[in-house]
Amino acid sequence: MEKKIETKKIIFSGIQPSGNLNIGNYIGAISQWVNMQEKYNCIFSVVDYHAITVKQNPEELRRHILEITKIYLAAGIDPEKSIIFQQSAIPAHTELAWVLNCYGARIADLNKMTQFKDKSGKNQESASVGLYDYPVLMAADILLYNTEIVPVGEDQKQHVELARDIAKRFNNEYGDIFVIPQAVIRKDGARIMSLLDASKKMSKSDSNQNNCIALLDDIEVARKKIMRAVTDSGTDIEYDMENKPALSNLLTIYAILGNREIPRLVKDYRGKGYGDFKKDLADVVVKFLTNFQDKYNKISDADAQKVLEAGKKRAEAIAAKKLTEVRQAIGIG
Ligand code: ATP
Ligand code: LTN
Repeated sequence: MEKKIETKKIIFSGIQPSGNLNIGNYIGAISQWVNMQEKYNCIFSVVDYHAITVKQNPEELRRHILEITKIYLAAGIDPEKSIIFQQSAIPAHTELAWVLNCYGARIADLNKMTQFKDKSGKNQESASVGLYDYPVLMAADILLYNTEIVPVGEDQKQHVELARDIAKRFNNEYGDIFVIPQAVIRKDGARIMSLLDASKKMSKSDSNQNNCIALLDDIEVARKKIMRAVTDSGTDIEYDMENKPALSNLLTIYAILGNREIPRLVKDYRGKGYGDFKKDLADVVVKFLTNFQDKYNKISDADAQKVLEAGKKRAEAIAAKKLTEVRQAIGIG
């Protein structure tokens, strides 16, 4: 009997070096990636061309690119198993984005993107074209690698759906060139909210850094941020997203970083107040950060550079093949 060769599915995801990574990025994205490495062929990028859709300071950008790479490694992404690379090191990403701008993406699609509306605010007319076109570059990232699964936080679901639409439209016209990708979003922790305003996503580029716990925050600063986090009115520790969104967010963080179940936590805190709860949560966060930072501090910038260089070589070979197919299909290759 003919033996069927099982090939592993391909995973692609990335994070922008646009600030200090926080526990929202860790919970929503990176923690999922670590668990996927055994089962899938994983590719993780530091998406620097996405970061420049908002103005970056050159020195800080350079530092954040290495910092994110080290964070990937400290979190448990294994460069022997997974490919880790810098997006801008592979020109195929921007080249494919251009082709998709012409053959796939439509103004009507981009006008629906909520991230663009949020980030451009009231000043849409003066927003950069790059910020508007951001989802097309993201589609190129995904489609270059025959990606089947894209593990992201909730806020990126719409962008992955657009990548699917673009791929289908292109395939209809030019044949089966792209694999149709799918977003995978974790059930709890898909959207960690700001510590200061539970109606807003915890975000690394928020102007008030007290909104989040950065993975590299000073331990005592992180403890203070938790103690100052807003809570809802009332006194009981309950999980109720509608009426107690701030507390529910803190419970989610506690459960994930402390490896506990939310219903169990609620039971344990019956009869206790917000003060006790926050003190224990601060201990959980501090323990998590201490452990994480111990690993991070053992990785040098030179280690990170080497990982990026090796990752570039491996990713480049896959990307070049797909770009050649695309160029041939459209009549320029
Ligand atoms: P920025 O504020 O610069 O736009 P960000 O903090 O939103 O950045 P991204 O680089 O856009 O971070 O996101 C990286 C990954 O982290 C994505 O998969 C995104 O969905 C996920 N993510 C970001 N913020 C959160 C959050 N608050 N909760 C869960 N996942 C998140
Ligand atoms: N837009 C994503 C980052 C990103 C990405 C990707 C995620 C760029 N390219 C490809 C998954 C797959 C964000 O998190 N802001």
